[in-house]
Amino acid sequence: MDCIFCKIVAGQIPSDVVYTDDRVIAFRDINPMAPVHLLIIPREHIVSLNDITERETPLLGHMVQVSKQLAKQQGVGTKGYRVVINCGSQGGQVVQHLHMHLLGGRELSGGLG
Ligand code: DGP
Repeated sequence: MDCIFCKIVAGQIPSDVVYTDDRVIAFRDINPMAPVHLLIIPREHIVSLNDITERETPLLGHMVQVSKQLAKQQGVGTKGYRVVINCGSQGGQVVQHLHMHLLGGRELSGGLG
């Protein structure tokens, strides 16, 4: 499969991995928008939020739990952080493998773009 994030999951493309378990991995974004900018992704290839059904809802919940845990581990849990999922072209999704951005470590604007 020609998916860059699947290749990261498979270890075929190097990345700065900060967390792994049997369902998800998390690594540093190649183009960080904040001092802490992680991507939390499912190991399974799911294109976008539009592909989340009841079956995948527990996985999404797990991604939220991992983001919270990583925010704490990265030292931004108390000061605050932002979790974002871009979906589709107008939603700003570039990589067609579901991912959650975790941003923190600076004052993030109140605007949502
Ligand atoms: P989005 O616009 O939501 O699809 O964000 C995709 C993010 O993925 C973007 O912030 C840059 C990041 N990214 C793209 N390719 C790579 C890569 O090969 N390695 C890493 N670490 N991040 C990548």
